[in-house]
Amino acid sequence: MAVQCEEYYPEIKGSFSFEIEKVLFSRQSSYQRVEVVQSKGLGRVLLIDGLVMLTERDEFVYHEMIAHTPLFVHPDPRRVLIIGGGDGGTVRECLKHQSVEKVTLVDIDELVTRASLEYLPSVAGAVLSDRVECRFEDGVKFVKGTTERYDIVIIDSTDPISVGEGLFTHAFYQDCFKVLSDDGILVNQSESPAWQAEEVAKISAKLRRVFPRLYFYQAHIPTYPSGHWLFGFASKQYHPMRDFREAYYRQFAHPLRYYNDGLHRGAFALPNFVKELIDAQ
Ligand code: AG3
Repeated sequence: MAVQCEEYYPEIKGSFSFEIEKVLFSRQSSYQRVEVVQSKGLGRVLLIDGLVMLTERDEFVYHEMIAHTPLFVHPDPRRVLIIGGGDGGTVRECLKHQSVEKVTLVDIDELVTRASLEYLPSVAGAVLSDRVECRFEDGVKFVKGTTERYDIVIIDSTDPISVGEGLFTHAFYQDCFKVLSDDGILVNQSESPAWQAEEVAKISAKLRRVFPRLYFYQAHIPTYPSGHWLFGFASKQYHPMRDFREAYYRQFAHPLRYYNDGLHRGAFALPNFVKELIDAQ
């Protein structure tokens, strides 16, 4: 029988599995187990503690949506802070915007970036750009201590367990608010409304206590639990649809595979059960 890789979803007491050809990299860091496998149908897959972080087949959906949605709203994003995201996929998308002078990537685990550079260069290669500063330290401590200010903060975390947990707290969101400029935008990966409803409700309630404007938008990511994924868009000033930069979008030179202008607007239209989750206090 073919060798299978399996992610168990406790929420539904079931799992997602796929056939693999071989394990390319597998090491335990001080924080977590980092693995890259060659799958038969999804390209290479990055796993952390057995959870699918990205697959070559559909990583473009997540990375385009988490990066371009705020970057096409803020009128002049120059400084971007990414917390987590050591695989570099979010960095790659941010660098497609010429206004972005500097991306600061803060991931607690250097092993994620090393493994990605070696085995997922089309995802991670962008971290080598001279517009990128990589810092391998705790994002929670970084936002607490820094005096730098950012136009965009992107929280590209794992699930709210293990090292990811601190990136889902009220105190962390308060520090993120502090490091944002007066018209800054925070975007975070907000789990699956279908299968992690409680987490979604908690994220929303915590962000709402900190940010004057809070919206959520969704995307279809086939290899994440349920495939129905949510992102938070927490803003000091800008509205995700009213302030969408249509003219800039029309002259944007990079081809994108998921994100487009119609989808930007459509992604903020949410099913009723999701509205209920994010509005519940
Ligand atoms: N961030 C991971 C999203 C959570 C996936 N959860 C899961 N498979 N249970 C992805 C990092 C990509 N830059």
